Amino acid sequence: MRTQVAIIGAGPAGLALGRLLERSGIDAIILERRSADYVLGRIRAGVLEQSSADLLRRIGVGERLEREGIVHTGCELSFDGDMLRIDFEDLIERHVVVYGQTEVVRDLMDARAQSGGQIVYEAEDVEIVQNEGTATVSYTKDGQRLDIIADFVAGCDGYHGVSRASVPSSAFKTFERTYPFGWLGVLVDQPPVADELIYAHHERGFALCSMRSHTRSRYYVQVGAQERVSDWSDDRFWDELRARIKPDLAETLKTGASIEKSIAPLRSFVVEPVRFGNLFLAGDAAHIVPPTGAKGLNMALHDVEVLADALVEFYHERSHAGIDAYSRVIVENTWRTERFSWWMTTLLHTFSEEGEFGRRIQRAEFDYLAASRAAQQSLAENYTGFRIG
Ligand code: FAS
Ligand code: PHB
Repeated sequence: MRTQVAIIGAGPAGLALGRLLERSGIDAIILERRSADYVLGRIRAGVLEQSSADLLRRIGVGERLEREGIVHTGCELSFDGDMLRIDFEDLIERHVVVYGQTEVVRDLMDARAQSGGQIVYEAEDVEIVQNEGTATVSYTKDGQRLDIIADFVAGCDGYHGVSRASVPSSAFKTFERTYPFGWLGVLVDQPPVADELIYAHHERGFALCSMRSHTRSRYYVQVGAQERVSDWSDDRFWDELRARIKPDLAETLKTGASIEKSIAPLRSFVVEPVRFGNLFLAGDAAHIVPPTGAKGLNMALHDVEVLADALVEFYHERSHAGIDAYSRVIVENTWRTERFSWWMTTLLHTFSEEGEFGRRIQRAEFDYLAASRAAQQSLAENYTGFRIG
């Protein structure tokens, strides 16, 4: 088989790239290791930056987002029960949209099915071999070993994917920080405890009150890195969440049986560079952020928007400018977003090793935020994905 771009991975990055290229008449084949149902079964991100929502609308997969997405013009921070609303609209006239990653992936999959674009699900043992000017991507489907010859390969296969693993480690540097805790998340079919997201710092640990719709809520509590889901009954989860949010909110919290419960480790991870010949890494294959800044999904969409523009420029104008600048542009945006996600994580989680001095500093940071419009604007810019410079 011959194509222009072989895309590895049918997560938000791979599917959005497929859609962007298709709309510019560039041929691409997407290879996905899992089944479509498996990919759709993952519960991950839930907040879209304004720029991500605009992108999805622009590429013609915004209809359900428009109908079912919930526009939020602000979010709440809570420190030991003291509340602070960050008013994105008043501060910088921007917003975010609450719309689950699962729904974004479903919309992109449906659009590709409608347009007849190719996705090979359950493509096993993907291998990437770069030749002069092209790449050969081999995979096994229904027991048959098949090859794709492509001009370019987009590695959109996440942190554990084959794309980055196919590059000799001498060709890149990695930067990593792992946090001594994880997020225990619960999905429940109950109305959210508040109209907007609440990011809560408490001496017992961080908590987040989020949602997927007006009838489905998503909650997280910070747990030790060693903890297991089996250690946490639903009742223990609800008791812990109540203890970490403002008492009057805790009283109104509607609980119930969890329909999904999982623990996600927290880490910051960056690869430099993200281009290797005709292989381009995008999304979680190139970087991981702790979810405190709600950036993972949004970075993936940002990366492929930059990559698609570069590939369109290559095919339509035979210009290398975009593909040659890709790595620099992505790495710059990645560090800016890593900084913000690390800052939110450091402000809002408890770090037992930091002791009382550390907690006083966190409190002072929160009080400064509450007192400074400029500091709130900075948070709002980073959270809503305001493109700086
Ligand atoms: P993805 O991981 O989504 O997609 C990669 C795809 O490649 C997968 O479908 C995988 O099956 C496929 N693949 C892997 N190896 C392959 C191979 N060898 N061959 C073929 N296909 C292969 N972000 C938030 O903002 N909020 C959250 O609450 C949040 N929770 C998260 C929870 C978890 C457990 C994880 C892992 C991430 C979470 N994130 C969250 C971040 C998340 O949203 C990611 O940033 C986002 O999924 C990145 O999208 P992709 O880069 O497309 O990678
Ligand atoms: C979510 O709804 O899953 C969510 C929202 C905001 C975050 C992380 C996760 O920062």
